[in-house]
Amino acid sequence: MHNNYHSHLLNDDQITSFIINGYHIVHPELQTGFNEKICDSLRSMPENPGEHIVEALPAISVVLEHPAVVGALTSLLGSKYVRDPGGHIHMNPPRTRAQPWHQDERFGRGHQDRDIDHVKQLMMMYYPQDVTDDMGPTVLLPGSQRRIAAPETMVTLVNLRGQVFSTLEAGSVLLTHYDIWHAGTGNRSDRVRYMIKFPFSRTEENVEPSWDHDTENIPEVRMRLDSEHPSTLSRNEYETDHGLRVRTWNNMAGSAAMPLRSEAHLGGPWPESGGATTASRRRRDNP
Ligand SMILES: O=C(O)CCC(=O)C(=O)O
Repeated sequence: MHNNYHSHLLNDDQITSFIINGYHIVHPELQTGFNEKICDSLRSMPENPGEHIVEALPAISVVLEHPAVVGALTSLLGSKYVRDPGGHIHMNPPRTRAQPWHQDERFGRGHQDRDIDHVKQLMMMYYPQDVTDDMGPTVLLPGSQRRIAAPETMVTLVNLRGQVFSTLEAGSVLLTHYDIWHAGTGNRSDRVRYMIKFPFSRTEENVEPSWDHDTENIPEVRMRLDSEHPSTLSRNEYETDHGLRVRTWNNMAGSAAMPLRSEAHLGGPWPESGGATTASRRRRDNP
């Protein structure tokens, strides 16, 4: 399966969206009945196998090795990416309460030690059944991966402007920047929601983009990195976020790096009334 992932590499626009938002969704084409079989296997497991998911559920390799998944992981983490030890089957049964917002801990690293200007580690979340909004989807805060937050502060937060929910169809694979703020939400339905999570890492720096890059797209990439704000959090300290986004691109893009400073967001016309820039207003008109 690995050999045809090239046609599934992400493009510049998708990489830019990942840098801005901190997540990307893959819809791998899986055989009819595949997701149902995974759900049946999960239901019949006597206990959670912990990190030994692949041994307990060998069919999951079809997802891990699917060209669309390999193409996205290669694009985001480079061609020598690895699956890390760990991973977990998350069973969210009916009538659970929401988790607090959090950033996941990392093997042997403190919560301060995060990749605010790079994509070095990802979390993959595969949902084997449709997830409706009452079934306890995962909630994410786009753009939050560049913000280090103290766990004791995050537990006091509830609804955040710009949050998005993983209400996805069966078989969807959500790839998140490892440091994105997220939480499992309460399951108000009478159905169990399963999600299988695997961590992945970059093992080497890119000399050139590991995705389907075209230099001609750089101005459009730059315009988006300079102007899009997926959540109030990413707008806060705008100049900092802007610099970190460009540094993230540069850290991923190797030879396709761009100058750190752009004159475009420093000068130009005064903002129009209402405070919206041309770019952000265009985004709202064309969601
Ligand atoms: O179950 C979910 O949707 C998210 C679980 C999670 O984020 C966690 O346990 O760290």
